[in-house]
Amino acid sequence: MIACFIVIGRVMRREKRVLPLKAISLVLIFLVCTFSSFPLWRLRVTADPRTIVVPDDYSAIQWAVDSASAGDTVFVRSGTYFENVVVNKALTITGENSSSTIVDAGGSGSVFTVYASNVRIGNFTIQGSGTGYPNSGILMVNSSWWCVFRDNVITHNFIGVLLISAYGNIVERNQILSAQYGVYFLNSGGNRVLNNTIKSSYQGIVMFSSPSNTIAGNNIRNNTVGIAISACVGNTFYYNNLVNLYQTMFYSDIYANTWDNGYPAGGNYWSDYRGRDVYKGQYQNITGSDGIGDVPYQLKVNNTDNFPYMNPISVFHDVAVLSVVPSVSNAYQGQVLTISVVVANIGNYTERPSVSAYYVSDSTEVLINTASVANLTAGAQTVVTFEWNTSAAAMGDYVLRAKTGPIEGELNLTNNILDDGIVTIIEPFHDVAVLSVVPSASKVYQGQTLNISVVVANVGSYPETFDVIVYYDEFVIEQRNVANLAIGSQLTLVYSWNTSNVEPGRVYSIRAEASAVVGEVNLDNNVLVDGSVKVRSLALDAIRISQLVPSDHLGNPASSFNRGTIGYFKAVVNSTSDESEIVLVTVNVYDSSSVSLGVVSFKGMIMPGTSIFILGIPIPTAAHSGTARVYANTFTDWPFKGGLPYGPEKSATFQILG
Ligand SMILES: [Ca+2]
Ligand SMILES: [Ca+2]
Ligand SMILES: [Ca+2]
Repeated sequence: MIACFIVIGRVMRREKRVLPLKAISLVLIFLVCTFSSFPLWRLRVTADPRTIVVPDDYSAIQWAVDSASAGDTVFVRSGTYFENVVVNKALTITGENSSSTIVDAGGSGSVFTVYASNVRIGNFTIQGSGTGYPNSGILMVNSSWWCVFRDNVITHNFIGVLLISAYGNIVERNQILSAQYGVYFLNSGGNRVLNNTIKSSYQGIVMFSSPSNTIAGNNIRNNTVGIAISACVGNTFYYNNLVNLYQTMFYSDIYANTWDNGYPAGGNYWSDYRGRDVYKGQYQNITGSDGIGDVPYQLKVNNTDNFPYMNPISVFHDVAVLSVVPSVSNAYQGQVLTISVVVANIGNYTERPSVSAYYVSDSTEVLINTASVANLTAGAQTVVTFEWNTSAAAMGDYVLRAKTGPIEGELNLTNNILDDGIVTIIEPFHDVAVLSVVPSASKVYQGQTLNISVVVANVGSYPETFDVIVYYDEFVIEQRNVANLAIGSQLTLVYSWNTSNVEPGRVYSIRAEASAVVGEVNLDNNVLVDGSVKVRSLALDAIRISQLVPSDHLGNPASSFNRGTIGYFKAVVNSTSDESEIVLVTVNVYDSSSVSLGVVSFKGMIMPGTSIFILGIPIPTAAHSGTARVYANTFTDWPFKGGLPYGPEKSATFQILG
């Protein structure tokens, strides 16, 4: 078989590699600039916040709002203010008392219209909007984000609170009364309506094209329609009490919303639910009542309260331990373990529960540590980690226990404690092991040197010093000492195997052995046979240069090259090996004064038979003219990497002209 390769010297290839690197650098620099400029932009907003008092500083709320800057507070004393207040910057607007600080739109327009993010309005009676859409107690428009409306009495408006394209806002602890529509969502997502009373309206909550809102802990009572929904998906409703003429109204029925918070947290109270409560559990199939109806409350296709409450819900504090997981299940006495406790807030208030971890044996509970969780929001969970130093624990099995709460007002305490995860404490012990033995090649010629990587580990509970011997069959390659290997750590040892004196024509298995340390019982893992190496005799002349001639780039013989051109050399390699071999072909060129003009090479797989290489080297303009010489040879690899020549060197002469 004849194969042909053309290789031009390295000089020609270098340019191409640089370009992709430059391109990558440019992209990185661009990204860094983009991110670093972001915080700078946000920092510019702040100024010293002020508090403006109405009517002391301004007699009208609107005038106070107009004179305020973002971040300021407007405090409004008790009184009745007939105004339509427009808020277009991030302000906190607070009434002195929600029943005596009254803002009245006088039957025209909206009471508060919010065009900005981070606005807070609280402690007001908000009343008297105009009739007809969109006149509201609080009207949010134009992508308002992160506003909070809390502790207001919002009454006698056409719409209580109207959210249009508003996101991430909170409507909490308000009395929303006597409206055509209590809380009205249009194209608004990710908002939370929590713990409000919404009653005596035509429709309590109305949602159009609004996804991912959370409606929890509200009393929705005495409305003609409790909740009306059209084309809304992914909203969550739980812990609401619904007592209405029509509980829900769906203008479309293909969209899925969630109507409970799982078990045992439960769903909502529906005054028209007619199920019984004689079973309990996730599947409501265990005898015993649990306050949750035994059959789901079906609202519509894709809309089911799986865990309806039997009685009105008034308390929504509930934290729970979900899991207790140790970092290891077998530990020696004195080992330090990490214990991960997952705590969840399945209530509807932000809580700050404490969490404690214990180990328990024979009903004796020993505290490991106590931690507290800051601001665990409704529906959130977090992982609390504890470190357990087992020095004081006797040998044996322990159950891990975690407790959280109880928090104020919490009724469901059964989920506040969880026994989960078992740890066995065992006596400290000695154990070293060989984890892997990897030779750098599976096939070498006699005389080649290869590396053998051995990974050893200390899997016991004391620091250890020991020897590691590597063998090929029954012969020792090398013995090395490992001193003070730390508990639980690994070490990679690299052995060098010179095969000059190894009998060729055989396959040797490679084995590593760690010497037993004092007191070690488990010796099975001290020995590892992993990998084999075939040592072959290097048949001289098996792969040799049979012909070397100066040529043109097509391989036609040439006797001379001009300075400043490329000289080509045709090397014919003949392989009589019976298999393909990795071969390095080198060509060195010297001018008439024995100055090196360079080396060009090819390294790759060569098939049995004849292969032709045409290798080019630039003839520098500074080369000496006259009779020059070229040398070529074949190697197993570069000599500096332990390579050996396959055959004798070949040479030829040519003329350098000019
Ligand atoms: Ca039940
Ligand atoms: Ca609980
Ligand atoms: Ca061992």
